[in-house]
Parts: sequence; structure tokens; C-alpha cells
Amino acid sequence: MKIDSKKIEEIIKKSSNVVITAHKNLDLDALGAILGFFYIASKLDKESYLLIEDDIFEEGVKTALNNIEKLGFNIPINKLSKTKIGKNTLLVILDTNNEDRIQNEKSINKINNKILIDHHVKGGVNENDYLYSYINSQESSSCEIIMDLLIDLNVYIPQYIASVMLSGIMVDTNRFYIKTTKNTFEVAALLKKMGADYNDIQYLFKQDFNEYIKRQEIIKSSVFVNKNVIIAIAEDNKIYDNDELAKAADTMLTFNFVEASFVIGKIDKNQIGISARSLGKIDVQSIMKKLNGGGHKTEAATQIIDKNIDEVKEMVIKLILK
Ligand SMILES: [Mn+2]
Repeated sequence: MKIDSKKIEEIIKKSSNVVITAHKNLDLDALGAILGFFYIASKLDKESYLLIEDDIFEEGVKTALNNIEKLGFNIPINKLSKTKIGKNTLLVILDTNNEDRIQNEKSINKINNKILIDHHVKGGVNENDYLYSYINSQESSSCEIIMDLLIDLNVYIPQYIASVMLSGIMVDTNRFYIKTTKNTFEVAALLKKMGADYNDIQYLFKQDFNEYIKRQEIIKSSVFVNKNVIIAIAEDNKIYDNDELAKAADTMLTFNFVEASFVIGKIDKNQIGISARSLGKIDVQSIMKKLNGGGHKTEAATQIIDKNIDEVKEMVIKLILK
């Protein structure tokens, strides 16, 4: 099932203004998606804002936001306290279906009319709270979904925004390596046609040296559990985000003999995250499911509260060897 652009158009038309947001710690996919959606709301003549509360941004997002300001696109970015909210304001949440992770959780209660669009595995969100929700983990990225909307609704985006959206797809597909479908290439081609520029994207992909090293440290800790399964344990005294664990797991899949990879790390003071990846022969979802997680055969994850890393490691290894 594809996204229902007519329904979205209808909802936007009925609203007074549109507040567009995404998860905390914006990444390029989330940023590209909210920017793309901004142009949809604008085309329908609705005043809209990007709701961003983050004060610190990852390198690529920082670069994109600076350039967008420099290029004079005039895209209003507000915190919730500065955002005009009325009875018919529409809140659009992109690139997450975890309400605890959105830029400002208060916006959920402050704004009645909501749309949710995401490509992550469904968490516990109550879709009845939304006028429309589209959560499809078969989609590569939020930017790809928003591109489908732009195409259906005939919305034009400036060249630099096309670069940001293409970079979002590239990040989430690991440069067209995972979750990439025919449609992914088609929207990517269209973004190129709209002027997406690989030199701009090279600057968006600059990464923080220390973050890079942090990821390599995780990978360095890898050990084989059996012939085909590799597991890495991130340092106990550092907090990681799920994405960092996932990226390490992706990289570990590229090593000789590896059919499945697991990365375990602290994602909060008393919460451990596990990210699992597979080339398809081993079903990592079934393993994560036993730890109350979810996902697909090739890509799954879970979070575990109130256990330490060693306990979690033992649990995972036991399940792998079963
Ligand atoms: Mn994403």
C-alpha cells in the first residue's frame, strides 16, 4: 500500500496552518522529509513551520540548515513556544512513530489534528489518534515517501532541497545498498533531475571524526559467536543512539563469513539497545522478537530496560546458539 496523497492533500486543505516535525536529533532523512513536506503545505497555500527544538545538530544537518538560511529560502523554523497553534492547526510528524522521540512531546497534546508518516518498524503508537497515518517499514526512507507525495501532488522543490532529500535517501539506504527498490531509484533519479548535486551531498556527508572513531570502536569489539554470526558490544560507559548501533551492524554484515550481526550498547542510563542485521539466511526478527523487539528478517532491533550489558549479551548469545 502506498501513501494516500489525496487524503493528505484534503487534510492540509482543511487546516489553518501546518506544523511539521520529526524525531529528536534530526538526521538528513528527517530533515529532507520535513523540508519536502514544507513545500507541499506551501503549494497548498498554508502557512507552515518546521518545529525543531534541537540545539545541537549533526554535521550534515548543520551544514544543510546553514545553507538553507544562506540561500534565503525563508523556511520558518520555530520552537513550540513560538509556534502559532489554533483549533485547526495540523501537526505532521515524520520519520518516527515513537511519540517519546519527537522534537517536542508536548506538541502531541497541544495540537489535535495530526498526521504521522514513517518508515520505521511500528512501535506502540495509537494510530487512532491521527487523522491519517502511514507507517510502512518496507519504505527505504521518509524522503522516499515524501517524494512520492511531491510527485503525486505536483510540487516543485528548489535544487538545494533536492540535494538534501537525496542525501536523506542515501543515508537511510546506506548509499542504495539496503532497502533499495525500483521506486527508490526512480525518486532518486527525479531528485537528480530537479538538480540534486553530488558536490553538495559530499559536504552533507561530512562526519564528525570522533563519532566515526566511536563507531569503529564498536566494530573493533566484534567477536564471532559461531561461524556466521558476529556480535559487538559497545563500551559500557558511553551512551549511543540506535542509529549508531545500526550503522555498526550494517558494516559488520560486510565482513567475510558474516550472515548476521548483532550490536549491543547502552542507549540510555538504564536501557540497552540491540540492533540486528542479516543477509537473509538467518531470521534476526525471530531472535529480537524473543526479547520483545520487532523488525524484519533482515533488520530488527529491541530495547531492554534494567539489565546490564553483560546480562543482555548472555541472553542474545543463548538465543543465537539455540
Ligand atoms: Mn529515516
